[in-house]
Amino acid sequence: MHSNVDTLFENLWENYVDITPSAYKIHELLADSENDSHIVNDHVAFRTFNLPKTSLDKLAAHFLALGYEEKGDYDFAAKKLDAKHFEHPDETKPKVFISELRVQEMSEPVQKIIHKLVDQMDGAAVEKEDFLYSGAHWSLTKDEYETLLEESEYAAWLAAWGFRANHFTVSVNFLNKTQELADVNTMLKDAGFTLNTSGGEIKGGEEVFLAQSATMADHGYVQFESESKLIPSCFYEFAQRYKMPDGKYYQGFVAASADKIFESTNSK
Ligand code: OOG
Ligand code: NI
Repeated sequence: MHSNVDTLFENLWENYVDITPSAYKIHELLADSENDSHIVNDHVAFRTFNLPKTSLDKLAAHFLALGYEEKGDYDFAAKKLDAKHFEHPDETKPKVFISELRVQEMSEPVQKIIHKLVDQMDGAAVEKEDFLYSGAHWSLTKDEYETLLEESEYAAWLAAWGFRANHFTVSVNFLNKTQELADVNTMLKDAGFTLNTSGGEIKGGEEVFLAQSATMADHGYVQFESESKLIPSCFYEFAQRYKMPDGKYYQGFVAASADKIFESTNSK
């Protein structure tokens, strides 16, 4: 387990930008370098399989040990995922969104592949300090990847990239250049970035107290057993939060929007 929230996020960031070069360029684009080049991170998201060695709760333990608290849970019926989000009492710390695939709801061939992968993993690995950015603990063939991809893009992504931050999220509320998500989207498109348009460029809005957008994932080479292949890696998300009737900013997630954000790692 990590002893410090900030160093954990620094390590997660290094591991993430390694396969997400767009994130650097987007920082340059959105940060106001004349004043403060710091970008506030709304949340980081993780993906996992709901098997005993890799369950959501095992990943969450890393954050609970650092003082995070469980706040909300979400169900994605079509994608066969459960998710929870976590918040730190210090509101300046990023929120955490962790989802897990309900492996038992996959087809027999897909379940077999996932079990084959997780069986290769040391059961104690999930408790190691660096687990959340440790990547894949198994070897995968290109055929297996493609079988997973046909049924669950999520399963294929996780099998290929393993444990790492799936995305970081710019808090639009704390930008200097603009605090409007629509303006951020325009800046991104003008600079040549491709946005996820599933469910519209902006998912949610003021009526659900959270508006979100995301780039389509960068691509990176993954080493399969006998060859390497360029596949979608990680994306960058942008979140604008609104005040609720009680005057406080909404801190949760919106399942209908999240359902579309998952698709930022689709190939098309
Ligand atoms: C998580 C997608 C959901 C959000 O902010 O609603 C999400 C993922 O793609 O793993 O991050
Ligand atoms: Ni997100």
